[in-house]
Parts: sequence; structure tokens; C-alpha cells
Amino acid sequence: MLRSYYLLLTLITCILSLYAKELRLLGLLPMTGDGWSGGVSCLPALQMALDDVNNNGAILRDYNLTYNWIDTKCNEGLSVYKLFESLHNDPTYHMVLGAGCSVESEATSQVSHLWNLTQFSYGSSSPILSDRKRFPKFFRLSLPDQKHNPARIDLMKEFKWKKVATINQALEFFSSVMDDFVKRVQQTNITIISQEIFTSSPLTRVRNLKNHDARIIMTAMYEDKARETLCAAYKVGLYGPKIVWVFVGWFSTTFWKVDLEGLDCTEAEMIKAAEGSFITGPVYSNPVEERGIANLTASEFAKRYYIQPGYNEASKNYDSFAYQCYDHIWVVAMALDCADKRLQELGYTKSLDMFEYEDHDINEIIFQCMGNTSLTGVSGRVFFTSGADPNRIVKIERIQDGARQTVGLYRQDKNPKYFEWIEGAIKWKDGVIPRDSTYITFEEKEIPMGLYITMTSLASLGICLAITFFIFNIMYRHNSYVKMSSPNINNVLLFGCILCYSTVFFKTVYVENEINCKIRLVCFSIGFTITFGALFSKTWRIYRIFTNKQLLKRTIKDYQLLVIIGIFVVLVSVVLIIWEYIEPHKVVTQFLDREVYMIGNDAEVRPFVRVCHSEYSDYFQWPLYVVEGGLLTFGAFLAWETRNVKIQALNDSHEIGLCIYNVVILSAVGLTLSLLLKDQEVLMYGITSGFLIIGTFLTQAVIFVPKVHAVRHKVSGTNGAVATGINTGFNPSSSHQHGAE
Ligand code: ABU
Repeated sequence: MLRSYYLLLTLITCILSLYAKELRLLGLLPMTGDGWSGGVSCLPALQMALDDVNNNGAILRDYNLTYNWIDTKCNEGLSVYKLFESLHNDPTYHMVLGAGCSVESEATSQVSHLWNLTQFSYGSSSPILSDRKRFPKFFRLSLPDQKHNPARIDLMKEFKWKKVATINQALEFFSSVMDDFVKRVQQTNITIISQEIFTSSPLTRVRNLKNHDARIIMTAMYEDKARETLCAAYKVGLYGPKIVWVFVGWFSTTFWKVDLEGLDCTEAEMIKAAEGSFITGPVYSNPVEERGIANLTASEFAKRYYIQPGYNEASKNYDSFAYQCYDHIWVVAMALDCADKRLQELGYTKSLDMFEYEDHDINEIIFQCMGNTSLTGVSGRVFFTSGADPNRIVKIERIQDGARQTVGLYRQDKNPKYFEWIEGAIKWKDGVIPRDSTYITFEEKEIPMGLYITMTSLASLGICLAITFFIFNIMYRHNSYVKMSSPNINNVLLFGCILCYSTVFFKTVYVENEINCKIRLVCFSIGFTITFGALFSKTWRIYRIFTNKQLLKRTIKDYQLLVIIGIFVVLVSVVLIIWEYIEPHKVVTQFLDREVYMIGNDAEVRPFVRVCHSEYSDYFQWPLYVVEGGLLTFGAFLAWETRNVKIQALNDSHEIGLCIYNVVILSAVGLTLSLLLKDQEVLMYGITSGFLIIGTFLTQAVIFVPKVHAVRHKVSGTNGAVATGINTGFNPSSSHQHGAE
């Protein structure tokens, strides 16, 4: 029965259309192509609308609305070419409908008005199409893409993301969307960490995003480029639960896993790369269940649409656009109806069907009528307010478990705007919202308490030992063996050792103030100079006595040796004072790049140390090395020269040689390790402290243990023989003249 009714209706329509005047529409539909091919979903809807309009007795009663379409393949060049072809070859059109892609609309609407044609797009969403100067006779039904930007920014605020990166295809359309986004972001406390634009391949730009540690990435591009971007993201590893890509809602339903030919990624890889992405786009159907111009609610329309003869598998990909496609025919019908009435009112001799391309005034009337048209359709309220695009509800979708799922709405039609989230719809991996960047924490490295206590305890023992030797020196100062070994100079040596040990108490890391730096440097430099100055001066005295017969008759007093030590101390002090004057030591923070580590996925810990630093340390360390190295070298030479003096109590040559040997070995190893272990300040403290304690202890032990041993075993200071290899005429019984007094 219903079938017969429809047949009858179609027959009547056909008969009437034979007599009705024709109003011709030229449709620019991207049915194929890479960027966007929503024409496939549009066609069944607009055919439905044409039938409904032509069967409606209230509008365009005397006219039959016809529609011819061309596949423009989302290509601006092709669409202009095909438009020209149709305008030249076909009977006159009254309006141009389309295009679907903005690039086509931009190209065609800059020329269609030259044929005095008003153009109306059902799907183009480039912001620049709102520019009346460039596109004088152009209207569109779609919400411009920059209208998602408030939703995207509020989405960031919602999840406390304060860093964002952008990437867009180098087309005016997408650059203008991103310009708007950046402008809006600048009014917030969100930071743009990187803005990437690509012309053909996005790979290097995506790699750059990864280098910038981008986590939240806003995109603006055509669908084919979105696939390339996701594939590039997979290749460079910019995907996974910590990465959030944000795409536009007008892509095909499963854009990330269709048309993968020519891509270097498998479907499984693309699914991994896209998982967790957000999608923002307008709600294309009327959210209110109301009957508008076509006496249809959105859901009634949907029921009819999905059983339309022209509807097929391909239409499914962009079926959300069907609502706008249906409505845009009604809008055109209303506008042409208005124009027809206007022509009659104005007493035009030509009716609307007689329009020709030179009829500028008729097109002006059509254009005015279009601008004034407002209706309620299956896509919602339609009206054209100059300079203002409607604040339509934005749908927030997320790619989860390989499918596109609606997770909420952004009610920008309300004031204030807000999100309506679907409870539990967002499934974050492990229930954790990804961070906007690697979360960096700083960790100050300290000397481990165990190491510090060990080193300072050993240094304390060394100091105690030095004090013990000092007491020994005082107690046995009248013992001939001790007396001959210059106890005063030995006490000075012990003082030097105590200073060397004290160095260990002053930390090299976790330094809180620069006084620590200065004291440590002074303790070590002066301590070392005094210790080896004392050894050197004693050996020098022996050398002088046994190599110069004149001197045998003279006394070299201790104060003269003290002067020698003093000269070295003054030299070192002058270097230290000039150093501190020119470039004082400061406490600086040094990051230990090689010790950076991650906690979990995206929390990075950067260890650092506070250490002493002076800009010109290289210049001032060398004079110190020269003075101290000279001391060691000359000491070694003197020890060698006096090696044959066999008066044990008088001559420490062998011990001094041993001490110098120890110190040279320890210094060489220490210096090598310090170069190898650069940046490992804690380890360096352990090594330098260890070497310092060992070196100082050995020096003390080597010099004093034989003396303690001699005193305990009552060895006389005059034991031994003179065997210098030269006849000095030295009389051991008078040696007290040459020793300490
Ligand atoms: N808005 C859907 C088609 C994309 C474009 O405007 O080019």
C-alpha cells in the first residue's frame, strides 16, 4: 500500500516536473580523493531533500529544483576546472552548492561570483571563508574549525595541561585555525612549546615534536595528512598513553585505519599510534527533538537516511554530515523561493528560471535572500549572521580500544561554557591522566653519611696520631735520636699533616657557603706545603752539610729551615690570595647529566650537586702545582743526593724519598681518576679524601715510626757511619750542632 503511494507520488512529481520551471543547482562533491571525501555521505541526504522540497507545495510551487554534481576530489585545481567546464557546457545554473573541502570552496567561490552565482557550502570549515571581501557571494553551513578552539583550550584546563604543541598542514585553512588557537592560548597560562608546519611529509616535524617532549598535540590538517602524521608518530615513538593527539571531528569515522595504501605503517601500528587521541567537532545533528522546516526531527531524518537507495557502505564514513547536507538543500530552496517572490514584487519581466550569468541584479536578490534565510533543520538552527558564527555544541570524542567513542559535550552554546562528561567514558591507561610534559624533579646529591663519617673518622684518627707524635717529640726531645732528627721541624711537619687531614672535614658537595670552599683549599694547599716544606728543608740541611766542607764548621739553625718553609707557605698564600681576590670561590649548582633517571613513564629526576667553583681555577691551580711540584721534585733530588749519609737519626733521606714516591703515585692516580670521574663529585670526594688520608698517614708513619722504634729500643742517635762517598770529616759526636736545638 505504502509502496503504491510512493509510486503514485513519484509519477505525479514527474508529470508536474515536465511542466514546472527548472531551477538548476550545481553541486561540488568530493566523492573520492585523499583529504576528505564526505560527498559520499552527502549525496543520499541531499537527494532526499530534493525530493522533499519538490514534493512540498508550500515553497517553489511552480519550480522544479534539479541538482547536477561533479566529483571534485577535494582538489582545488580540479574543482575550478570542472566548475568552468560545467558553466560553459551546461545550461545555466542558479546556484553553486559546495564545495565540500575548504580548499575547493576557497578556489571556486573566488570565481563563481564572476558568473553572478551565489555559492553555498554544506561542509567547508575554513575560518578564512568568513571573509566577505575575498569570497563575496559565499555562504556555508559548517561551523568553522576555529570554533573548536575554546573547547580544546578548556579541555587542557580540565586536565591541568599547561604545555601544548601544534602541528598543521601548510594551508591557509589550517594555519588560520592554529593562529586563532595560539592567540587564545596566549590569554591563558598555557605555554606553546612548539609550533610545527609541514608541506608534504610530516615526519621531520613530528620528530621535532618528540624532541620538544610534546605530549599534548593539537593538529589541523586533512585526513590523509593525519594518517601520515600518526604513522610518523609511530615511527619516532611519539605515541602511547602519555601522548594525546587532538584531531578534528570531520574526519571519516575510522580515519586512522582506512586508506593505508602508500603508508609505511600497518593497520595494527596505526591503531597503536591513534589510541588515546581526542577528537573535537561540532554536533552535526539537532540536539533538540524538534520538527523544523521539513517536519522532521533529527532522529526521524536518520531513520529515513539509512534506508535511502543511495546510501551505501562508503556513506557510513561521513554520515554525520548528512544532516547538514539535507538542510542545505532546504536553505537554498527557501532562499530561491524568497528570490522568486522578490522578483515578482519588484515587477521583473524575468522569472527566476530565466536567470542568466549576466543577471547581476537577480543574483543580488538571491544573495540577499540567502543572507536573510533562517530555519530550523535536522542539523539545528540555521541562520547567517554577518561576522558571527553560531556557538554550536562541540562533541568530544576519544579513540579508545580502537574505536571512536563520544566522551562528552562542550556546551559553548551556554554562558558560562561547560563540559557535560559522560560518566566513566574516558578510560585513561591505568586510570592516570597523562602529563603535559616530562615531570622534572631535582634531587640534590649528598655525600653518603656512611662515607663522610668513615672519612672524617679516619682523618680524626690521623690527627690523633699526629698529636701523639707531637707529644712523643716533646717528651723525648732530649733523647739524642729524637734531638738529632730535628723535632721542631718534625712538629711543623705534623702541623702540616693535621691541616691535610682537616681538609677531609670540608665537603666538596652539598656545600652550603663559600667559606667552606676557601677553608678546604687553604687547609690542603698550606698543609701540603708545610708537610713537604718541612721534609724538604730537613733534607736540604743534610745536603748542605755533607756536600759543603765549609758548612761543617757552621750551624744551620732550625729557624733558618722555618724560613725556608715560610717562603714556600708565603708563595702559596700569595697565589691563594690573588686567586680569591680576582675570582673568589663560589658555590655553584652543577647538574649531573649522566645520572638523570626516570621514575615510571614520565617523571624525570635530575640529580645536581652544589660545589665550589672559581672561574679561573685553571690559571691559579697551575702556579700551585708548580710550587708544590717543585718542592716534591727538589726534595726527591736532595733525598737522592743524601742517600749515602748513614746516620739514621740525622738523615731521613730514605723515608723522605718514600714519602715523595707515595705522594707522587697517589697524586698521579688521583689526578687521573678526577679526569675520568668528572661529574661524579660524590665518588671524587671519597677518592680524594681516601688518597689524602693514606698519603698523609704514610708520610707520618714513615717519618715517625723509625724514631718511636729507636727510642723504644734505645738506639743511640750517633749510631751509624758516614759514607757519603766524599770525605766530609764529619764528627757524629758534634752532630747536635747541626740538628735541632
Ligand atoms: N569540514 C569538512 C571538510 C573539510 C574542509 O573544510 O575542507
